[in-house]
Amino acid sequence: MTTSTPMGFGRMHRKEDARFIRGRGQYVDDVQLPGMLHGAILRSPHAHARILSVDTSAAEALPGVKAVITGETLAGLGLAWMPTLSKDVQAVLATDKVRFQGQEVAFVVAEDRYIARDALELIEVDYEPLPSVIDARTALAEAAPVIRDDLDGKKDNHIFDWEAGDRAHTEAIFERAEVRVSQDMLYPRVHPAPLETCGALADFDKVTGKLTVWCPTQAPHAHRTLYAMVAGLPEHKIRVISPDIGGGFGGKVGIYPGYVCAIVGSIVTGKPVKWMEDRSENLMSTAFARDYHMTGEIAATQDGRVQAIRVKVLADHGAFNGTAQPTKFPAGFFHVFSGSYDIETAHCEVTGVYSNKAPGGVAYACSFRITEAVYLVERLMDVLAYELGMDPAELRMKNLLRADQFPYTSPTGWEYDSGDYPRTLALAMEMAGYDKLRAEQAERRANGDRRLMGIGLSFFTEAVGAGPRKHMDILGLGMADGAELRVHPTGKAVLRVSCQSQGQGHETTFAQIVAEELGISPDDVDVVHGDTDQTPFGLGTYGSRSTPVSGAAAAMVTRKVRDRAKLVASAMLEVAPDDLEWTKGRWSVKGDPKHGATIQEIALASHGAVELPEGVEGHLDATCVYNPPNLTYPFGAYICVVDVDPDTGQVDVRRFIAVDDCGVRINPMIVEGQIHGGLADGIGMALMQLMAFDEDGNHLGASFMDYLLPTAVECPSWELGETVTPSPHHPIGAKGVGESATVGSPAAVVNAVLDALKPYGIRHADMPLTPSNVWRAIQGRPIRT
Ligand code: PCD
Repeated sequence: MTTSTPMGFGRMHRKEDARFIRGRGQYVDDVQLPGMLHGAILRSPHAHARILSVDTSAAEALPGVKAVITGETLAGLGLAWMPTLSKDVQAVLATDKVRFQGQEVAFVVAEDRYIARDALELIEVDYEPLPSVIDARTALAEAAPVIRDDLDGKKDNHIFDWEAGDRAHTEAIFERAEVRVSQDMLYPRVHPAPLETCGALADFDKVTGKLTVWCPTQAPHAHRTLYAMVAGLPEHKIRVISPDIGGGFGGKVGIYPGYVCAIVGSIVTGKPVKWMEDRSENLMSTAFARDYHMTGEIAATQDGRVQAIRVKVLADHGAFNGTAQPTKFPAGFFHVFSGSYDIETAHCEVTGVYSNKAPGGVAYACSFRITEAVYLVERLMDVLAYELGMDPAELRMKNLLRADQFPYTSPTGWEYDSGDYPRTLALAMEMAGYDKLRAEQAERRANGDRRLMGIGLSFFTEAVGAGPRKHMDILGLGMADGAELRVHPTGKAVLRVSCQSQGQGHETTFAQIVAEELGISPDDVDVVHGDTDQTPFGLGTYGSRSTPVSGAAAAMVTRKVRDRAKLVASAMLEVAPDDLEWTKGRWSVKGDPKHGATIQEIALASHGAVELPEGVEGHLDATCVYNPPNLTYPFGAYICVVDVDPDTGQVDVRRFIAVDDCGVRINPMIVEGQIHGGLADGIGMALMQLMAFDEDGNHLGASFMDYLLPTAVECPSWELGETVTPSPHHPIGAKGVGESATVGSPAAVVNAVLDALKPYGIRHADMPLTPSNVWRAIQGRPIRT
């Protein structure tokens, strides 16, 4: 492995690791300001209850307490409710009712964290408990309690109905199909669970009127604009700083009540106020993901040609509809559920409902509900293979889109930019030694081996890089990203971007993009991000959009600088610009390569060493705004091999082969790291993760003792492969990759476990496939031979 610094794309150690491995990163909780106070939140013990009274007097009397803020206080400021990213409203601090366990009720500001927490215990809230809705399938029942009676005239828990595809055509195909298979499945409620929890440090300067907020947000510019719109603060007087972030995974896109409370706390006390949530608060109250009850159906011919897919989804959105996705897409990009296959028609219906659970519905490591879509179609393909008695790899091969079908328009209207799917699946099968694995499995079954071997496949297509401005916005903010590049007189450069790394290594890969386009070393490029006062506007990092959108902006702005450099070089070399040609790092005279100037020489000249022609601005800098023409569509083929112990239900992931195609790879080492992380995520969701509640709405997974994260012990040594199909519309041919593995891997693991259980006649079981769930599925079922 080469780790020396390349001149552009290639393996290179992450620049940011120099500070991370020395413990010199700066996270929100590391920021200390003089006179800083500390906040803590009182949370609801009930899933649903009316608030009869809140008495804060004892808390206020505790020495060291500076302020106690309640829903009433906020109501007085018009801030008790805030808009969500899905055009609903969410309580900042509850006034009328609490609607999920862990909901924010009051905020204490005190001299230190301990006093703030102690004061919470002195606040007396009188609650009248109400019946709650915990299972989404009961949310629309006549007798269900109405959760959102704060909304004018609201008499039920219905949020939206949404559909996509061609219903009539799909019905017609289903009616005459030779084979129809239907399967209910749940994509359970899970949580992004980043290592760093959420928090904010707010500092309102009464003299200048400037508000500075340090907060681990994935979208600093969008937060600034929303604070301006909601609180009426002038936007140029707000600075959002997103310092180092310990993982985001979609959970740090939205604005949480604690952020608003920290801001109000600082305005009220005139001091900086820091609020950091603990692990339980993070798991109980910040955005969850998935929670989709799906009934999928697939229509095919007897010989395994898939003709149509349809699905009905009941989406549990929790107490407030705070799901984060582009405005026109209430179910995110779920309608890519026809997946990677050449299917004539498809139709889906999604109904969103309220429940007494935390709000959110974030795209946890997936571009807006694509994980649910991929899981659905990949599970359905296996269910179909099971019914037809066909090999799941053969069934997939038979139906995958062919290279000559790209650009391909899906039955629900998405234009996949590029792909060569059969090649990618063939490579994964070759790496896995697929035929040998099947032979081993057959032999072990024939020998009555106690340990059950399973082989699972999945093939995914993602749609990342939101998004073309004509189709996508969040609360009216279009999804184009700005970039600024400045080359200093000595040829060193500073790139400013709007996206914000949470661990993905942008300081390295974005420097590599500039380096590739300008022919200088990535070490000579600094990347500035995560500070709204220092960077151009853009919508942030999620949905694997940084490389597709901000990365494209970085390439385009560098090309602008290169064009300026050409004009300067033409003045230096006294030749017409058209007579110059570019080789990495240098403009030289066509046919006379020795006669030229390096980018460093040009940089110095552009700052004064040469007389520039009329109309040529000096200095080497440029800005640009990139509005992507389309999303990018990364894809991949995954194969998972498991052994299941039928006596304990324990699943051992023996091998995992992942072939990813994300177009051109900027830094293959970072890409592999991204894939490793996503695969581990997938094992977590498939085998161990569930946000569980009891029937009263008590949260049963509010610590890492109950909500399990996969560790090296559960993960095999990943076997990675790649194919490269560049994106035709992206300036450097790159597609996003950050979420690919999380999207593609759960289905491969689940398919592998169910393949192992096939001798018992088990066709489907819901995630998480914990030992007890697997064991239970087997009970009472004799092995069929
Ligand atoms: N790359 C390269 N090449 C290619 C692609 C890519 O190199 N072709 C690289 C880049 O540059 C970066 C990375 O890789 O660095 C990634 O990328 P992308 O795909 O573009 O993505 P972004 O945007 O940057 O990011 C985002 C993602 C997401 S979305 C998520 S979830 C996750 C991932 O990312 N998160 C995280 N990963 C990660 N990692 C870490 N470490 N941490 C974190 O937190 Mo969402 O929507 O939010 O749910």
